[in-house]
Amino acid sequence: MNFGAFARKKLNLLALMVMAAFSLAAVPQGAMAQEEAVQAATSVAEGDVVTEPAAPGFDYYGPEMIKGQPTPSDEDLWASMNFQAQHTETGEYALWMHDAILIPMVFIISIFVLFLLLWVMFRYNKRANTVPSKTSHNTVIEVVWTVIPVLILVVIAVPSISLLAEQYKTPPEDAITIKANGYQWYWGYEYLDNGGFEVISNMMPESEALDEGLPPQLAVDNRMVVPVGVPIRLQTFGADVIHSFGIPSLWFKLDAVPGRINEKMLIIDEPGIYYGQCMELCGARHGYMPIAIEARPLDEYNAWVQSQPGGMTRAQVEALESAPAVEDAESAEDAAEAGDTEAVEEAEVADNAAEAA
Ligand SMILES: [Cu+2]
Repeated sequence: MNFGAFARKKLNLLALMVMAAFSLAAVPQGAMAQEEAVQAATSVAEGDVVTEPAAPGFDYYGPEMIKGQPTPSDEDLWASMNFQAQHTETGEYALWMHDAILIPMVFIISIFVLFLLLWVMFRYNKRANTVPSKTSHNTVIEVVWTVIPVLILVVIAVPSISLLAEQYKTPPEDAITIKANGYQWYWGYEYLDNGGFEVISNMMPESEALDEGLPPQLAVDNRMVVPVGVPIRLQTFGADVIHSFGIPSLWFKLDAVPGRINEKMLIIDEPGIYYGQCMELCGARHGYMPIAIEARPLDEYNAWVQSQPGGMTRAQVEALESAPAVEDAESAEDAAEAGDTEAVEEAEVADNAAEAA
């Protein structure tokens, strides 16, 4: 060990000792500060004038408002095998395409192929057809079995491509931005346009959910409250691994990937509770990070936002943003003025020098 390294080691030790001494001295002060804070809090609570309630009550929806959840098979077998009822325009359109175009086509084609198979098996077997035909090709049939499938694909492509475009529509500039962060293993909802607060959402214990009449393993302690009927810029982000944010009754599933933001426009038709789950295998408790969206009319959404710590309505955020902007403009003017006088002075100095020369 050379002398430099030895000296550094000594210095590090000294620094550690000094830090330890400071932290020891700081402990009683910290305790005192906490005591003062508690005293201040109680004195405010005891006072007559309370500007803001500590925890303003917000009336969350009860189980009667559940609009999107899976149906148990013993309750309704058909519904349990089918898509959930849709509550967005895109979802309704997609479900119509599935029910009115895809399923009838699949059904008709399957029946037709089954009929052809049975016909060949019974009409042209060895016993019924002792002398087989030696036809090797038939131009008319070949054209027909090429053109008809092409036409079928074209018929499907029209609604399919417009649905794709609908699902990728970008939100308008004034859409309300809400970001869903996937964590191992819960969700956090960030309200970026309403003051930037984050709501942490965990699965509700089964007994608690049953007591409240909510579906166990889907019910959560804090729902993602969103406005109804207005465009939402829904963003997803993975804080640790890849999760996926999906709500079947709102017809979307959006991956939450670390290091990138995924985004989609969401417009919910009517107020209600919509359940979903993490839809990407993300680790041990992947099956226990449900999603619950509570869609409320815009005024109720704004009231909820204000009940959150640091929560502000759009109007309040805009008012706050425009206030310091005026101050900035004034200081900029001042700076410009200061700059001008300096320039004038410099010009005078230069003039004087020229005269002297
Ligand atoms: Cu997950």
